[in-house]
Amino acid sequence: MAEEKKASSDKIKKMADPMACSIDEATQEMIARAQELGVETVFDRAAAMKPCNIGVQGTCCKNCAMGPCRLPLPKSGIEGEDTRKGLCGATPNTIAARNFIRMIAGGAAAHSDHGRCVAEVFMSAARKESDAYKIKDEFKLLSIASHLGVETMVEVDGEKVDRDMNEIALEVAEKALNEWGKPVGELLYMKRAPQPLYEKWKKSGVLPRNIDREIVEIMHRTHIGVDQDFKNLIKQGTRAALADGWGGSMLATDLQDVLFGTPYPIQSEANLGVMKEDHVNIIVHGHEPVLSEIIVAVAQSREMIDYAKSKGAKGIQLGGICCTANEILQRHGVPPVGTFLQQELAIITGACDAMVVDIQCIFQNLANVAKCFHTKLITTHPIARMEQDNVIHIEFDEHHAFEDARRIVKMAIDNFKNRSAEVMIPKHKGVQVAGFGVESIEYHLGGTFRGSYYTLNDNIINGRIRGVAGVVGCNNARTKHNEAHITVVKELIKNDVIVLTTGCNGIACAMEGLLTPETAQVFCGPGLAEVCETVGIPPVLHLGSCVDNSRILLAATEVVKAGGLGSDISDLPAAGSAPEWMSEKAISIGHYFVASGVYTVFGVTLPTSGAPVFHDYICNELEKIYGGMWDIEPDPVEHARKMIAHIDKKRKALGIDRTRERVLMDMADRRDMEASYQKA
Ligand code: XCC
Ligand code: SF4
Repeated sequence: MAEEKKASSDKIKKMADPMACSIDEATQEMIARAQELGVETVFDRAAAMKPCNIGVQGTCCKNCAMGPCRLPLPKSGIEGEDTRKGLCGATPNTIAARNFIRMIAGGAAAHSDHGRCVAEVFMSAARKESDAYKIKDEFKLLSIASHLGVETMVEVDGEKVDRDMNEIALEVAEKALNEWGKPVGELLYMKRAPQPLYEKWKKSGVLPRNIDREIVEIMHRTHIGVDQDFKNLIKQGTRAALADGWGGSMLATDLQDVLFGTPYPIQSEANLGVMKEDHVNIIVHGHEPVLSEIIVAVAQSREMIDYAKSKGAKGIQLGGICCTANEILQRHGVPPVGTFLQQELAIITGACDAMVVDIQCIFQNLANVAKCFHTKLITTHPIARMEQDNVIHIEFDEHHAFEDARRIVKMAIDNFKNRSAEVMIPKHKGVQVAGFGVESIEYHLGGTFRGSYYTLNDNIINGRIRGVAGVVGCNNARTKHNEAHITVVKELIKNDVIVLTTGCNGIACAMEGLLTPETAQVFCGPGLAEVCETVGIPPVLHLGSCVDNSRILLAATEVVKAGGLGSDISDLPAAGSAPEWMSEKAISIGHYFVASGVYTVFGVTLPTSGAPVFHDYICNELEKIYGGMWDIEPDPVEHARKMIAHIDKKRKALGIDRTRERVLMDMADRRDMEASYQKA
């Protein structure tokens, strides 16, 4: 008996194999380092604990206390009628659909509540209540004003003149905030979509009314005994997901651009190797750029740099993790130190003097790891605190933003001297160009027709670019860190598919050096390589954080508008992917892509496998309604091939499959010519 107990506790201590956990050397080295120091990480926990086999299938219901009712697929499969039921009679399809749309509610709430915070800060800026935030990008303000029904011109003495910028900002702030809870109407941004798509949504009755309402309604409908039709449930999921993509997320992106500047291409680096042993290292982690923007400003001030020097450091090195990283990367070139799965490792370097977190994707275990080192772990958001007693909470408020940021940066500097001798920073880092967006794609790919998407479309039509893929999303400790991200992206660009990336996929690509123009010659097919070389862009364009997936929606809309590739997003030779997803936000993003007409493939697993009818509905039937549909493919090469097959299907439907064949023949011809030339 005692022996048995010992055996099982040994089993709990099962440790990860660093080489099997990640394709990234810095990550492998740091996992090994953690084990050497006896510090447990997510990789060890993933080795020790298996995921629940029923939850994974999406068929565990705990929506009332008669359950949890667990309805796994029988091992032998289902023959004849599926008689599985919960106590209330809920079928596996109902349960999986309810769980699925609750994930959408979680994801849409996260993105949109982030957006709301930004809108509130924007309101204080418009009211001039804060010295820290000002309207930085007036051009962007004017461009979004029209979509929110805000006049940018006024009549004075019978003449149209420019309206006062402050007045415009105030009304934009009011109209934007209204989108979360207005009592009547529909979300104003929905009309930014191509007209046929808007009509599809209208016809199917999925136009969101306001952002909060769609999320609340999911919670209502999934309560015991309400909506018991998986088709009707997913319809509400669609409405909430659209309220995220074309609402909360898009507003977050737009208002952040107005406040902090629209990103333009900027050079930087990525991976743990950007940390510097002789500098004060401050890492910001989470999603909202509202605080981190000010931390960047303060950390770069003469006052703070001098203060750091007075404490024996050579300077201050800022770094980011997750999407806060992407936000300050795209606007200031601050390098990400890693993706979601590297957050504990950044502290384990022993050189992280402060880790400042805001909201989303933050491991609670950071506090346990920080305990083993000198790192100050600082929470800053009233809705995101930690229970461990070594965590410092400095609640951030836009009305005294500089004060808060100064306190945080000073605390990090003062902590520099407390490092123990055990600093180990891996050397590896990648160089990158990030900061692309709807505006800069237009500029770079505008060619001779600068200021339009015409040249991009032309290159798609003539087949140099086979298609466009959005590859986004998280890491997941159930798969090898970054392996699927990088394999999928490489397979796509090898086949002349240009990739738009956001989130942790963007950071992964940066770490692997895929975000430089030079990579085009190494990894791309001949057509895409030629385009990248001509215009000097990387084959993988980093568009920012996860709320910036809205930039992908708008870029796709611009492509439709430029003409020649059909009349709707669903006509485009395009596909979406999240190879290593894990968050509820990813499900919301995936679903708004699907509902916007995009074929979207997820890696790892989908929580629908235990409900085959529902699974089939979202993977096949939805295409008939929106033109887009879900798919699941854990094998990364097959994953990319499915996307390419869809792209080719769309090219064929557009009648542009032949032009592509000609382009390939041209390249083959050229090679033949070269070969015969060399022989001669
Ligand atoms: Fe989080 Fe946005 Fe996912 Fe990365 S990609 S793990 S959600 S940080 Ni958004
Ligand atoms: Fe079970 Fe129905 Fe309650 Fe869910 S709602 S736990 S299926 S009884």
